[in-house]
Amino acid sequence: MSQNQNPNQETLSNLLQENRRFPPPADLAESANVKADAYEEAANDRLGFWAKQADRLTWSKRWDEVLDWSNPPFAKWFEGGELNVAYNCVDRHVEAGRGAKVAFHWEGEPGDGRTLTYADLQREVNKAANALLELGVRKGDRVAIYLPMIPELPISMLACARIGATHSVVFGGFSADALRTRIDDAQARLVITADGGYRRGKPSALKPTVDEAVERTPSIEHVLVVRRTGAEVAENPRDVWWNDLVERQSDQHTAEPMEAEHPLYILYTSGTTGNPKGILHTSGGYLTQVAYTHHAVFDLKPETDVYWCSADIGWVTGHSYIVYGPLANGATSVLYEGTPDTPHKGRWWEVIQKYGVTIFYTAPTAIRTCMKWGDDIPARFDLSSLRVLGSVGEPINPEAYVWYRENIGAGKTPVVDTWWQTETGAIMISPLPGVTAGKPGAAMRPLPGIVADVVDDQANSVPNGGGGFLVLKEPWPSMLRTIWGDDERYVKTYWSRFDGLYFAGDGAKKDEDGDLWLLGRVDDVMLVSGHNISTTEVESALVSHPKVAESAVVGATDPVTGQAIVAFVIPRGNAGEDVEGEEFAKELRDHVAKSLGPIAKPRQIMIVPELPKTRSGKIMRRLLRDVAENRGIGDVTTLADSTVMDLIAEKLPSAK
Ligand code: 6R9
Repeated sequence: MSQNQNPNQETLSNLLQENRRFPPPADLAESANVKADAYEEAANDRLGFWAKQADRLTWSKRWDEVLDWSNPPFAKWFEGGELNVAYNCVDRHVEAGRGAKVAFHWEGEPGDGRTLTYADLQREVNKAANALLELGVRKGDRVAIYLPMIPELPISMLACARIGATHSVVFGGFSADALRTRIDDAQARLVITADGGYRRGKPSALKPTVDEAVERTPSIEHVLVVRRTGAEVAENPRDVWWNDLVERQSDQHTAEPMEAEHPLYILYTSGTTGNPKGILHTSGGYLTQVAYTHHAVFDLKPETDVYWCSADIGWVTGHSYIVYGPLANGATSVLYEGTPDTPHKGRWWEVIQKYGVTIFYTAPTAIRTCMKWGDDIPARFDLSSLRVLGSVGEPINPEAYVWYRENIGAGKTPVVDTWWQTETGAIMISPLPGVTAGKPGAAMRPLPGIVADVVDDQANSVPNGGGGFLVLKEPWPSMLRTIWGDDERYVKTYWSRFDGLYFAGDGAKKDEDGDLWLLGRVDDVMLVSGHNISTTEVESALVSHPKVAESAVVGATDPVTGQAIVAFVIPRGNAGEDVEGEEFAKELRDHVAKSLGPIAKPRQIMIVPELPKTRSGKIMRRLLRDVAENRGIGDVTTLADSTVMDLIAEKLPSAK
């Protein structure tokens, strides 16, 4: 949608009023890893601050220069420095006498499990690294990884990092076609997969998808297959069983130092248009920022905390906050294979109770789903170990934030709403749990060392109370270095909208205190009678109605107002029978008008059983716009569940 290119349009509206504040608990504030002075320290000497954070890592060779920004927007961080990422995540903890500490409590969906200490992880990673070498994989080669959430996934990533191969993890649910284009784009030599994984109580096959994909990927020499479900698989000459090859390797391997800018991984992000973009992350700066932010934002105390991020590793959140950040910090984490409702809707809370999880990080979509299932489910479990809760992936609606804090966090844990992107590599804007008086729905402030702002069409900083485009004004250590194989697209996509600024593609507003509220992708902003209205605000208003569990809002072409607001609503489980009729729709329309003003009143409300989402839980508004504008439904290949659009079509005759 191009309405945002028009310099005469108003910037995003600032409709939402939210006055609740949640200051940190006194004991957390007292003992917090990072206190308020960090902001000032970083503001006074940003590069000095990041150099200090880089010292959390073990470098084989110290860097000559913290940042080389002589050829923007191509950054080099810690130029001249050398380190091995896998050594930093594993070996150094063993060498420091912490080999017996648990790295992962892995919980398989069927109820099986495995505990991996740092010493176990070291042996496993070494064996896998030796196996990759035996298969001919060398420094600089690309390896595709298409695995379920089993220990072999982080082990494979670390084995690549150890020998300097660049991994490209592809979501275990993507189609053969999606896998093939990603393998081709990166020219991967090897793909690591499994016979299958468990999802919703059933084995779900992976190997056949790989077989189909690699029929047409000439760069692939071998397929390394982990046995997970025991399902029968077709065997091809290029297949190698993990259980044969890796198991017979030596568990000794010496990690070699890599240059700070050595490519660590490529992760594909679909974007709204065009081919998926291969976002490239490198070693030293990336590991520095994921380690620092994991320490600062979650207040991780490695000796006592049990940390759990429920994301899939196939999403950047899993890369940075299941694998690299927590391991660099020597954390003990939970790694869970399955879905939150298998075998019952309390499974997550049962896992938290079982392992005494103290820090939990999940997505708003999951929180809203749990709200829909009802408060009584988490209430059956002992969640008193929790002390910090995190949210990522979308703006968190104030109602979901408060529900999360009250029902999961016993009304006392801070909730950190963390804004970042695949491209930023690590958290950029977030409260600090021991410092910030949180506002429900606000990501608050850029972290120490990060310079962000909200600007208007002309790149002028908007005053407090204003809205506009979120930009990053200075390079940061974990920034993407380019789009794999396409420097031009990198410059065009992120650095061309505003001269010298990184344009994130998100709308945001600054409240009267200067705190930041994220308003969703600017492509999703609606233009109603000349007003730019954010989908997020209208969705939050709908979710604040006691009978609404989830909602998605889109702008549909309207002859009178330009665009009109169309809302899709999932009622709460206990909302009763009367949620179908026109009366309920009117009640919701009035509720929005009352919360945000008459301009934000939806033209139409559609009651639906599900919403179309990507695998990281983001609503695919593009598909809902197709429904709202009575068009055929577009490309659904990145949907988490491709049957959702059929469910919606059954309900709404227009959605065919
Ligand atoms: C980490 C991740 C990035 C986009 C981003 C924004 C949205 C993520 C958010 C948030 C509001 C938050 N987003 N976190 N919006 N508040 N706390 O999600 O990466 O999958 O690349 O998505 O997600 O729109 O631009 P990625």
